[in-house]
Amino acid sequence: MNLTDLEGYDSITIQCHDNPDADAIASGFGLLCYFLNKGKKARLVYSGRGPVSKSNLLLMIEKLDIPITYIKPTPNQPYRVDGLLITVDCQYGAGNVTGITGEKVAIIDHHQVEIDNVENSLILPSLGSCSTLVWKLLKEQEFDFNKAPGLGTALYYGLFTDTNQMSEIRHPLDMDMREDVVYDNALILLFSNCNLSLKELEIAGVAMTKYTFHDTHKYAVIMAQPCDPNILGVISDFFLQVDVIQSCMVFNETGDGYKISVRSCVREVNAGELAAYLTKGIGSGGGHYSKAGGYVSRSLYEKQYGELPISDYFYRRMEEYFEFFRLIYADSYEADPAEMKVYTKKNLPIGYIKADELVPVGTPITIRTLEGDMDLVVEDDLYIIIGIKGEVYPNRREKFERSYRTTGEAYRLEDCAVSADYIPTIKNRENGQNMLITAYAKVCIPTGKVSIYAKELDCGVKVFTSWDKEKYMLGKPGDYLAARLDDLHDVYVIERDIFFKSYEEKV
Ligand SMILES: [Mn+2]
Repeated sequence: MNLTDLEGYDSITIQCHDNPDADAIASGFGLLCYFLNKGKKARLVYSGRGPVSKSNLLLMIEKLDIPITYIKPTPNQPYRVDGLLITVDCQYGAGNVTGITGEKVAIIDHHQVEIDNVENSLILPSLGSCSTLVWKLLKEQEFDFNKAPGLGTALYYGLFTDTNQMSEIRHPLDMDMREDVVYDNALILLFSNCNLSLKELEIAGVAMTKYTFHDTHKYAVIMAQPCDPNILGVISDFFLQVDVIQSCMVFNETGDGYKISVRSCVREVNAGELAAYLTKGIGSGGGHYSKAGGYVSRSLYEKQYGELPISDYFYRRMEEYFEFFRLIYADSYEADPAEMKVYTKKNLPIGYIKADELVPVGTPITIRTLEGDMDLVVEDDLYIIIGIKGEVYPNRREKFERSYRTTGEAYRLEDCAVSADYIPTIKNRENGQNMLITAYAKVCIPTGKVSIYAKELDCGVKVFTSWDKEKYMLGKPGDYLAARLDDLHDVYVIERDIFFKSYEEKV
């Protein structure tokens, strides 16, 4: 779905979730600007306990001139709108948005999918904010942000507050927006400095005295009373400074679910992955190795866990996480060929770019992928390879020519990679120009025959490979543990679907 699909109506109502936060207001504002610019009769509304009262949101609405209206439908006085109703940062029919009736409904959201019977839906749970999604939709339509003063600042602030001041950012698209959007930093500072009330300060203080600490695995779990989600980040950052605490998670209740914040300072725990683990199937979570956050939907939680108190769920799930994974350190581990089979890698087409055909030698570039950013300086023998997972890595000409033959065909991510969630981009750091890798890459095919030992995993593992001792590779049951034929210490994980796509048993 894109925004042109929604232009068939003259009257458009955009509705934030009840008791909206900055992200809901900003993303609603983005859609409002777009449709007003198209000459539509558009308005932005929200419902809930009462009109917005938080200082930072009042300032945001005032300083950025956001025309947003509070409505209070009741059973006796239901609310009907003409034309199209779009729920933003929430899903029409879900518990956190008051029901109003429109001729046609659309959903634009970044939470876990709860409502799947609305045809015009665009829900991308991997994004850190709904503002990012709206920004992407506006960019696709080449919307002129100069026509909407204040919008850039609103969207930036939406992402800022939904990712704990950008520290829990998880998706490359979030980073793209953060870098692209023009915003007023003085206003962001002003809003941020009016974020907490004295009551919330007290909540943070109380939460810090009520924690559980797990002695064996050195983690803490903290439950806070309902408060601004950014408090959770303050609390988790604070806890991590305690000498015996290596990782921690803080959670609290919000209107329609639970917010979590996760921190880690040891290589054995990737906070982003732990956040995803804690919210799996009932919400969404992610972030970086040391800082992450997430959200659990109350209705999805209750469907799965019924009456179980959320604190019990989190305590149990944390224990599971620490018990579940076996740690493998490549240096001290030796694979046992007796329990493995030999597999040969299929020669599947992948992508490549000769870097100096894109930008001149000496240009600093950043390659952005789902896995993260990589900074390089272009040299005349630099090749950039796009692997079967859509992952990107550098190669030297000598090695490239030895290992691949080129076909001359243009590269298509859909044909050559299993994941197309985010098309990797190359940014020229000298002039800021962004290029989609798919627009320039060509196809190459590996020439050699590579064989490995591999076995299916029957338990979860975290493997510290011999080439990266800082971060682990995660393996789940069903994935494969692989080892080089000539070096049984060189072990690593291959995801199940990739394994079956790219290897065959040697006969
Ligand atoms: Mn949001």
